[in-house]
Amino acid sequence: MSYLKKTDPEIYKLIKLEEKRQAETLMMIPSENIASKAVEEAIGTSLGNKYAEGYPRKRYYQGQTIVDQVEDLVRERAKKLFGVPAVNVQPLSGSPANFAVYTALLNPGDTLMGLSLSSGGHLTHGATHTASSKYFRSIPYDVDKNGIIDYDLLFKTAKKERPKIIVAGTTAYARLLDWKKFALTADEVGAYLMADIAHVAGLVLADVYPTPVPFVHVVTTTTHKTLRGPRGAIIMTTQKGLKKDPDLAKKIDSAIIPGIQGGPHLNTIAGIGVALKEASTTRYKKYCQQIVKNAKSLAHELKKYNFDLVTGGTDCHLILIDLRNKGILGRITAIACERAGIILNYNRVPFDPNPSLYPSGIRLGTPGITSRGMKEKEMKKIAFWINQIVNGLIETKRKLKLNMTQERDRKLREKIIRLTKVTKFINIEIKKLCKKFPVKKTY
Ligand code: DSN
Repeated sequence: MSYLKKTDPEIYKLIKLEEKRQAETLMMIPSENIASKAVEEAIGTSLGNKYAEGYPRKRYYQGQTIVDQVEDLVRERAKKLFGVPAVNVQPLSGSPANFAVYTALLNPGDTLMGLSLSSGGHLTHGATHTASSKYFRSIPYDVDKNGIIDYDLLFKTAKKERPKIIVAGTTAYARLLDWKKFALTADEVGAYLMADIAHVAGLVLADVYPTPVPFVHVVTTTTHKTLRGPRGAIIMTTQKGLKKDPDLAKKIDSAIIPGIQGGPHLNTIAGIGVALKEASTTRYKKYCQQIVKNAKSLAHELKKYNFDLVTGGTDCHLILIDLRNKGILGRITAIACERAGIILNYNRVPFDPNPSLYPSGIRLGTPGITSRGMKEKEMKKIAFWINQIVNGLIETKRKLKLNMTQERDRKLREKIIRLTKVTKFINIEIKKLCKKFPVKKTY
């Protein structure tokens, strides 16, 4: 980055500081990951200078001979790896990808069914205040009292509401989705079935999470989570999708451009291609197997400390902890964990009595730390530290005689965190651990 350093020392310095922050902390937000150096290099190239509205051989500008080859190559890689007949690699990220599918298949006011936000669905799956509920009639489905998707209720609700599309996808759900049950419902009511596999796409490619491809009509995914590529997304049309509607892939292409986007980011598309190539290796498969092993091991250790895991554990890369039995909120826990060097996020849990800004849970995952080579031994340490942090917070709160509502007050919250000294000592340990597992950016 010698040019950047000379031209713009301010930006250069901030990038270096962020690199240092990532190197010295544990990346445990389940939707984050560390892309390889090869992916980074592809993103930072002159492919980003090219305008290429349209699709290969059907563009609106000249000078496309090379970028057409890039887009074709990446599409072919995605088709082969996921086993689908048609792919669009142009969505700028997951939210526009989902919105493009909706605009391709629905008219304003048509009914969409997605997992509710409070049950672990994504904002774009029909949540209030989003375009997915503003322009479409959103009827959510939910999890049952054990935190598992209530497939019977989904079936009954779909029969009654006759959705035009059912979205099968999650953002804070630790168990496998039963694609077959989703398909039974969608086929019964004649709805399109869209799988949003943003969180688990890498795991699907590595065969550690079942593929939705035979059961659904459309698949969307981001490319930067378990897949370890650049920030972007792809939309896939399956054989089943083409059987239901031979024009499906064409409709999706038109929904992207001219529907909701302009020129594609060819540099990102090239980065997606690199990530897909990396994801086709045995090494990557082993990496994904280790992500799941680590998450299961972490879940097992956390349970020993009486942490209440939503659904009782995990089948994938993420864990959702309900902290109500500990008498502490998710937000204060996430901030204290950050002080110690564990970066995770506060999250609502199913049937959460607390509001989104002060929810009862935290969400954490293992893709980022597995990318650094950490294994079960390190998961044991991390669970131990999380327990120490939570116990420290509880103890400080007890000494200050503060209740849950007072914990929401910014000043009091900061006081609790400041007086919980254990985070300082754990931070020293975490920095040592991070040195042992440097960010190498190999895949
Ligand atoms: N915001 C992402 C997540 O954290 O799961 C999904 O888009």
